[in-house]
Amino acid sequence: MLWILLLSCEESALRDGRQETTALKLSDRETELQASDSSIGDAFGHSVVCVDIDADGYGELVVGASGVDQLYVYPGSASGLDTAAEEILSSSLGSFGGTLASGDVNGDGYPDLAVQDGSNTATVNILHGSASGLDSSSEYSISASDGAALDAFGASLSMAGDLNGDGYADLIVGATRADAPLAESGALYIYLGSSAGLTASSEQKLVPSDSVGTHYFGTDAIIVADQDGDGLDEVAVGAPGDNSFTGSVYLYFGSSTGVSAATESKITVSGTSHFGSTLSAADANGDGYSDLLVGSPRGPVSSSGTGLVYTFYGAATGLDTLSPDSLGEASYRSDFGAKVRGLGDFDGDGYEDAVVQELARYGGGTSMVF
Ligand SMILES: [Ca+2]
Ligand SMILES: [Ca+2]
Ligand SMILES: [Ca+2]
Ligand SMILES: [Ca+2]
Repeated sequence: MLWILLLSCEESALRDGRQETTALKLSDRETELQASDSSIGDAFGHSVVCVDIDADGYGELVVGASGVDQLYVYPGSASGLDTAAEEILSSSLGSFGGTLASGDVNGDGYPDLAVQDGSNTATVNILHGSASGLDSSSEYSISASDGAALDAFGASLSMAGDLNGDGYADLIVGATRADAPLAESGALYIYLGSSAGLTASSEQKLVPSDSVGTHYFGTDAIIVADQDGDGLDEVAVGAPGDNSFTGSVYLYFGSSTGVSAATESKITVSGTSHFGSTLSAADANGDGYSDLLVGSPRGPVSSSGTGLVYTFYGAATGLDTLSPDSLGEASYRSDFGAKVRGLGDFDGDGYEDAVVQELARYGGGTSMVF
C-alpha cells in the first residue's frame, strides 16, 4: 500500500506506509492520502500525475490504483487538495492506471490525460480535460496497429511536449516487450495531437537501429524539452536490457513528421546495470536547459547493485552525454533509482528537485527527495 504525502499537488511525494520519507521537509500542511475504499493490493499510488485539468490554476492530483483498475482524481483549490471530492474512474480490462501521462493533445488549453488500460493486449485511453474537469464523454482508445498480446504497450507514456511543432502535444507509448524485429527488443509508438485529439493514423513506430537481442526498449520513455534549439521537443527512450542488461538510453530529435529515427544517438555508461530503467527530465542546475535523469537501479555492477541515478546536463550545444553526475545509495540491493521523477523546486533554491524511489527487491520501497 502506498501513501502520499501532500503539501500541495505540486509537492507530492510517494512513500509506503512502513518507511519514513527522508529529507523532504514536511510542514503542518502534511496530510496522508489514502483512497476511500483502499485495501492492500490496490497498488494505490503506483502512478501519480499532478495536472491542472480544469485550468483554474490549481493542480489536480491523479492517482492510479492499477491493482483494482481504478483511477482517483482529487481537485486542487486555493486551500489545497480537496480529498473529499475524490472522483473515481474505472475499467475492467486490467492494469487500468498502471501508467499515466498528461498534455494538451487537442490544443484547447485544458490538459488531457492518457491512461494505460488492459493487462494483456493493452490500450491507452485518452480523456480530454475541460472547465468541469475530465470529460468522460471524450474518452477514446489508442492501440498499436501491429500490436500483439503481451507487448506491454503502455508500459511507459509521455505526453508532455510537442514533437512536430504544430502546437498540439503528442503521445509516445513504450511497448517494452514488442517482438519485432527480435524477441523482447521493444518498440516506441508515437501519435500526434490535432484539434480532434490524438490521431491513430499518425502512428509512427520506432525500434533501436542496433537491436540485436533483448533490449526492453521503451521500459521508460519521455518527451524532453527542445535540446537543439529548433523549437521541436525530443525523445529519450530507455533500453535497460541492451548489451546483456548493462542498459542504454536512446535519444531522438523531434521533426516535422514526429520523431526523426535518423537522428538516433545512444548513451551508455560502462560498469552499470539496468541503466535506462527509468527516466526523468528536470532543470537540475537551474541554467535554463533541461537535464536528463537516468536511473540504473542495479548499478554499478561492482557494488552488487546498490543503484545509481545519473544526471546528464543540457547545454546550448545539446545534452552532454559524456560527463554525468551520479547519485548513489549505500544499502545492498536497494534498487535505488527504480523510479526517478523531476517534480519541481521543493525548497525554493531555484533548482528543481527530484524524487528517487527505491523499489526494494526485499521488503518495502521508499522515496527520497534531492
Ligand atoms: Ca484545477
Ligand atoms: Ca485538451
Ligand atoms: Ca504536435
Ligand atoms: Ca529539437
